[in-house]
Amino acid sequence: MEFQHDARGLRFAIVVSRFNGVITDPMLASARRALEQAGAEQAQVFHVPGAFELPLAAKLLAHTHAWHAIIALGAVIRGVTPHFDFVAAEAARGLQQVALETGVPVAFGVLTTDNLEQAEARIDKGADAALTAIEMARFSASLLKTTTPAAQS
Ligand code: INI
Repeated sequence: MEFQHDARGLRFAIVVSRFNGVITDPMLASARRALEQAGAEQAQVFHVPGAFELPLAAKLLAHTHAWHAIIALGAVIRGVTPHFDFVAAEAARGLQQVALETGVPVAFGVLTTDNLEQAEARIDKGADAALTAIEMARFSASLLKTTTPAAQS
């Protein structure tokens, strides 16, 4: 069965990199539209310099416990940087680590492309990341509601 994206009552933090803003600005708009259409209670935006900074920002946000999920948006473009592989890999690794260590879902909305044209063709990954965040926030909330009868018996 397909998941119904109902974000009513859920709060989201969106952390977005300013680097390659020509890509990340429309990705942010795409993510915000998706959250709004799903009825999210709140979507607060936080900017960081580049994709490399996304994991720390996500970790600081996760530790506030103010958000049901975090959406990380960035664009790492090979043509622009000789250290593409480091920035892309550390963003991915760091964001996954934050999710696993804090238990707060973190959606990975970081494009890694060879050039600007490929990135422009993937702007809707912002909405995809938002929908992933909604689904994982619901998953997490449903588990918290039905916790551990085994532990109580
Ligand atoms: N940051 C990005 O988000 N995308 C890039 O393509 C990129 N390039 O090309 O270098 C990039 N670099 C900046 C990096 O994320 C950090 O902000 C910087 O290294 C300071 O820590």
